[in-house]
Amino acid sequence: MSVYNIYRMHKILVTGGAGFIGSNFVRYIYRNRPGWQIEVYDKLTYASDKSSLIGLEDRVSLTVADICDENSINEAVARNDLIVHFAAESHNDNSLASPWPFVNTNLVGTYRVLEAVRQYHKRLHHISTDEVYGDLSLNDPSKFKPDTPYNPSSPYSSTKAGSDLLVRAWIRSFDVQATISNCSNNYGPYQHVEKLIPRQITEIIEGRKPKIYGTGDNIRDWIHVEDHSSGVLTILDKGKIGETYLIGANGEKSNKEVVETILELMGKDSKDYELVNDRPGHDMRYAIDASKLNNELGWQPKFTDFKKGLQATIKWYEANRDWWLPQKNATEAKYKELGR
Ligand code: NAD
Ligand code: TDX
Repeated sequence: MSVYNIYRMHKILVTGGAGFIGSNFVRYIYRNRPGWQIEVYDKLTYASDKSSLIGLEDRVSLTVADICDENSINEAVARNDLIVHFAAESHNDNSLASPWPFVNTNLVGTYRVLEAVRQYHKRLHHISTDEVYGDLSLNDPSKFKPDTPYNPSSPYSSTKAGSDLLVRAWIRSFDVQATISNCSNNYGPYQHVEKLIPRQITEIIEGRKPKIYGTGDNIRDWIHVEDHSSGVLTILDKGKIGETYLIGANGEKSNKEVVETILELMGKDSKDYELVNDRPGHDMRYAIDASKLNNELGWQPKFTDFKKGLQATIKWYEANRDWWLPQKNATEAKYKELGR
């Protein structure tokens, strides 16, 4: 058994490390754990970009492979001490159009990761989402807690819920040394233009109107991606094996409020958006109660000024057109087919 010790741990495997949150996490570890070697393990799907890892090459390597590939994932797990598992198909709209990649990567892929960490006795942290709990109504004052019953709505969230249950079963039945975190909606740099915030920023840059699904009253609980990374590192350092921690920063906002703020920050009329077709089964509201992580592990978010975080994110997309432009047309073509 490789015993986890923050002072001794030097080799970390980050699945999905060329995606949005994974690449931000790699950057965060690179800065905050100067002694660690980081191996990114990523299939490089449409959602990834290896240029998100530029400048880190001295301590970050990239293995291009699928988590569903038994031999490759076994070998990668065997040569590292610690595995943080971000790799997933992550976009709800895609999961409604084509569920199979979600079942395959999120369920079969997580099974492969679990079997590898079981075989080689490695510490695992599994990354998940608040969407496993389903949704809350707008007038319900409650928030998701670690013991809220699972009630996922979409193919995406149901496969993430299934992956969490696999991890829990492997902990209990096989003594796998794992923790789980369920985080709320992330925003920040390097997020694919299919997601709400980068889509609207880049639509405005391209001279078009933002598009809001349905009425725009749906609420998401926003957290800056760097706060997600610090939450995960806190769990690696101090979390109790077998436990689930919720990561959130009290950032509830309706989609309308988010889009209006983006328009305002970009010097446009805050009402200059379009209402488009709703997402089938669209979850109404998410809200995280992160008190377990706050009280038991002493974690607090730092990026709590949403407007400031959004302003910095807008600046990043304005300055990094080369990063997102290659994906933009294909993304909008997909949305056009859906009337969204
Ligand atoms: P993303 O789509 O930006 O990145 C996913 C990465 O995984 C990509 O680099 C992709 O190439 C890789 N990948 C996909 N299938 C793979 C496979 N079979 N083998 C190897 N690599 C594969 O996603 P994200 O938004 O960065 O989300 C990362 C994780 O965080 C996911 O597990 C997601 O469920 C979870 N999460 C996301 C959010 C959010 O707001 N985006 C919130 C909570 C939790
Ligand atoms: O153009 C849009 N207009 C719009 O109104 C898009 C792309 C989205 N929306 C709405 C749908 C949601 O209510 O905005 C909200 C956020 O949508 P997404 O960015 O697609 O995120 P969401 O479906 O909430 O899921 C995200 O957070 C939880 C991530 O994609 C998941 O991976 C994570 O688990």
